[in-house]
Amino acid sequence: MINSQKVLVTGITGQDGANMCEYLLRIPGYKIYGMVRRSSNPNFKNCEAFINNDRFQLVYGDLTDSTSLDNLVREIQPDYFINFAANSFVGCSWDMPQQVFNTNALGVINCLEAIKKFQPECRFYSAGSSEEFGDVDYFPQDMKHPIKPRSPYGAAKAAARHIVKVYRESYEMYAVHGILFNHEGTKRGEEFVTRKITKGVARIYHAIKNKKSFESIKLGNLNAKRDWSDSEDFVEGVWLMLNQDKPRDFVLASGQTHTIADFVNCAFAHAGIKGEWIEAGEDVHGQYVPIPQSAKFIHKETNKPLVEIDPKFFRPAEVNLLLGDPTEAITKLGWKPKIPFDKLVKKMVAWDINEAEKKADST
Ligand code: F7E
Repeated sequence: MINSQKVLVTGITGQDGANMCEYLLRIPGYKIYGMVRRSSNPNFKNCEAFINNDRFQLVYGDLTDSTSLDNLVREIQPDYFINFAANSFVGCSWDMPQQVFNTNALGVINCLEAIKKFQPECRFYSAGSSEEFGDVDYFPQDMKHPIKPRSPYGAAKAAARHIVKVYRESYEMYAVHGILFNHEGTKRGEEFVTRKITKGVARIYHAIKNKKSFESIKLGNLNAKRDWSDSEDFVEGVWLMLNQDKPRDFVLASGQTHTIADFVNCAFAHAGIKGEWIEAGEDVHGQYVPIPQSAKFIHKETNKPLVEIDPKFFRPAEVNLLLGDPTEAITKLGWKPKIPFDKLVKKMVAWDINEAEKKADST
């Protein structure tokens, strides 16, 4: 093997950890150690493409168990430690704020301590989030934007960002905290709004095709705006961040923003299902009129609701507008996102329609 560097990746059963492993295994030479938390009912669906690869090894550990991280770093002696393990669902962070803080903030200290003690040359990536910007002051948001989180999740990620900086400056560690705006794909968890929509569209597509009745998709705030990209583009940006002369934090984003309602429109259009908003305001002279709670997205042919609002999906506090500025990542890292919004939605819808078809065939 010409290059036998070792990379420890956490969170490999999730979207980003799995995409990171796939990306790294396409580069010759690296040995990947993928960390998972032991569970009595493990789900390795996102790992199918690499779990049996000779250059991949599954290891057990937990961000909240510093002994497990110490042992892994001491034994593996990784050259890179990429931390994608987290409780990543903002919506549930109000229900379990301590667990979110323990994992997403204190867990990062455990990683940094393990590196400091047992392999200080190891380069560390901490998965930061646009949720740290929260109640935004301006757009597009860049690294200079103040930290103003609106959720326990955002507050925990902000704490992680500060501690990464502290370790970097105190111990001269190569430790970076990427500010990643929303990123999606076919490995996305079903509780996140994009996947919830594309899975719902696929379910409705098959119901219409088979002339069966269907339930509408129930969503919360349709007016929130998000800057969505493809997770597969982002893992490349993460790897570039880890391979600079000097450690530095960067924003990864598409530089475009869309409402949740836009995502709904785009997803149904890609499935060939014609829908329209009723009881929603008109977009007059380019002014966005927020969609009221009474609005419905109905099927034009049958007038049946495709999407309805259920207040149980509203959050105690919302981040209304996220729009990132990826200029520095593009100019300084040479990073280039390949998959724009429309292509991303199309890919997710096509995937979920196909998955639903396979499921129907097997029953
Ligand atoms: O919500 C609204 C919801 O849960 C997006 C994570 O990867 O990105 C993600 O966090 C928006 C919010 O993602 C539903 O209120 C409406 O405004 O898909 P989401 P998120 O909270 O933006 C950041 C960058 C991360 O770091 C996170 O780890 O959609 N929304 N209706 C809904 N959201 C959900 N989940 N479900 C709904 O029914």
